[in-house]
Amino acid sequence: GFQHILFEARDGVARLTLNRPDALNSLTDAMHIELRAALDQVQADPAIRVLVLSGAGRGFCAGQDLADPGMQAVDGKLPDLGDIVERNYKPLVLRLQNLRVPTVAAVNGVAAGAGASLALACDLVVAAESASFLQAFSKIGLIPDTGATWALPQRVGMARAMGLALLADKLPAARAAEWGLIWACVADGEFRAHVDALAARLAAMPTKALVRTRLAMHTAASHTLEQQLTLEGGLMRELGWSADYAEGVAAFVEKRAPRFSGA
Ligand code: T3D
Repeated sequence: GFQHILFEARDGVARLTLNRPDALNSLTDAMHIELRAALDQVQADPAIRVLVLSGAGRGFCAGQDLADPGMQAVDGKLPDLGDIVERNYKPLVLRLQNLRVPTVAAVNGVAAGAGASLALACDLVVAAESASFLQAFSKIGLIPDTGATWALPQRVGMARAMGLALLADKLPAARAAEWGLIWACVADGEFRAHVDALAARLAAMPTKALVRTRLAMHTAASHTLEQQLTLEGGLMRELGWSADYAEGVAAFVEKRAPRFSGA
């Protein structure tokens, strides 16, 4: 079992909940170790078809635990934040980006610093109306990390990305959705049911196609059109041989609902 996160998998849906609510689920070394282990479990279990990432209590995640001794100079020895990125944040983002199932960030409350980046590393971000996104980094003399400098300009354009990152003002969920930073903002009272329905819907979809869609979307940023067309061809070839494609086409022709297996 885990101590700093909650993890359960049922009906094809894996739910991973950051569970240090008194510190707004800010991320410690111990949490990172558990996160990696939980994501490895998702990767290894073919029954899991979607991952929902969320936070316990009133926050989603307040980023790096700033109280961690490794974050400050100790006896004149300066901290190596690059080390923390390499050890914890880079592997976390890469695991999420390479996960064999689609990922949903269910942002129940404030997402600050690497907590905001973590949400943006998921395929779909759905936030409760009372939630907010905060690029807190400049307030303490850092840059947006955990992929935020990559994700922000892609999602909201350079002008808004710069404003958010330099000024570190809280962006309410509704405006985040308006700006295209996230997929949807949902009324607090409907949030839980909305996330459950979304997760169930994704869990019944052709998993491999969803994940290759993510891959192609992300690869596009560094590809020419021709490279991208070639990549699409390769992915289409691979999916054309998948069980879910056969089922999808058969169901269409037979005018019935498809039953996708994720294979
Ligand atoms: O080293 C590396 O390379 C690592 C990479 C770092 C990437 C980062 O994530 S850097 C950015 C780190 N995060 C922040 O700077 C955000 C810090 N938190 C805040 O600014 C505020 O807490 C929020 C705006 C997120 C929420 O404000 P509010 O007023 O709703 O709550 P609060 O009272 O500030 O926080 C509640 C408790 O959580 C409080 O503890 P207390 O006083 O009740 O005992 C607070 O200290 C604690 N907390 C919040 N964020 C963190 C935290 N404790 C440790 N680390 C935190 N990041």
